[in-house]
Amino acid sequence: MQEHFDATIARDQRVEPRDWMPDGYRRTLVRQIAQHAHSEIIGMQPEGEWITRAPSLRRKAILFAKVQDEAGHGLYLYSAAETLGADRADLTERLIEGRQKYSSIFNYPTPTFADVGVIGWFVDGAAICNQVPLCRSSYGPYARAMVRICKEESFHQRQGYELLMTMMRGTGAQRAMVQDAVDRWWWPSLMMFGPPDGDSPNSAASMAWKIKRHSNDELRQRFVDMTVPQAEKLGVTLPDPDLRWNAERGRHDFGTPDWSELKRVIGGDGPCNAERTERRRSAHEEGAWVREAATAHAAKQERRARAQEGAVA
Ligand code: BYC
Repeated sequence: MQEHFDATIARDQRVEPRDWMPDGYRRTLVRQIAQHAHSEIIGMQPEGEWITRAPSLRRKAILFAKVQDEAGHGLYLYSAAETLGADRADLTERLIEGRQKYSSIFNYPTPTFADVGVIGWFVDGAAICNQVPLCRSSYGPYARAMVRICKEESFHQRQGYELLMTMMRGTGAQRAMVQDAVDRWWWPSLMMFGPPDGDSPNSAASMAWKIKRHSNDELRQRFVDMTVPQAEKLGVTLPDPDLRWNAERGRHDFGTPDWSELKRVIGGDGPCNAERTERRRSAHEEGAWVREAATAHAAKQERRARAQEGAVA
């Protein structure tokens, strides 16, 4: 069994739900996929706060659709976790009780509408860098979910950039609002990729199993290289005095994020951690009647189908 699994990984083939897999592989996947699903669901909140306040009907419709897409991503991912034997209700409990993580980035506030644009540009941009390689992840259901998610993320990134382009063509106050949002989101976005490689306990096993295809630092570097020319085109400054092109490496050098901040935010002490978890808890509790009604409806449908089968027989 182990040999067959090892050969599947070595040949770059996919592991599927019914295949034998080592316990550690299953555990790592459930951990990563559940955290990813939680991030999508919690990630609806910072932008969702702007749905009622979007400045035009067009912006409202766009934002609605984007936040709805994020709910969809969460659902694909919870389904992928279920193929590994996880239970979605249990995963939700773990999130609400703070026993499972979600991305640090969603613990920062969104005080202006420019934050919506910068989330699209930076956060969805970082998500694309991180998630495109996950489309080749060794676990079939996760890799397939990522294909669709990435298509939508790339659309989300463009809508963020287009919103910022529009604001940059507007008034001085709008341009200042964009620059302020860029200043606040740049470093937290770099932290989305996780701790530096030397301090990333899960990377070695995840790379050997081909769940992760690139290290945290490599993906962070790709994000910086991709974003710098976009910032120039937009006309904003990225808040890093050490950021410069290194012709020898053919890549940008950049400063070191404040890793103690990442640890604090992951540990529950970010600007909005308590608020995000509490909102998720109340939404879950308020939705109890919907889950009960859906379960009762499904049971009724099943009874009817059985009765019909009986009548035919
Ligand atoms: N935030 O050994 P490491 C989105 C944890 S959704 C919080 O490097 P790994 C979007 C890590 O879990 C974005 N925790 O871990 C949604 C581990 O703790 P545990 C979410 C973090 O797994 C809505 C510990 O630190 N994307 O894009 O090898 C709107 C040590 O780290 C963070 C995904 O989830 C963090 N930033 O690598 C818009 C992508 N970083 O579990 C956009 C899938 C690290 O040992 N996930 N930790 O207790 C991954 O690619 C990997 O899990 C990570 C971390 C690169 C994030």
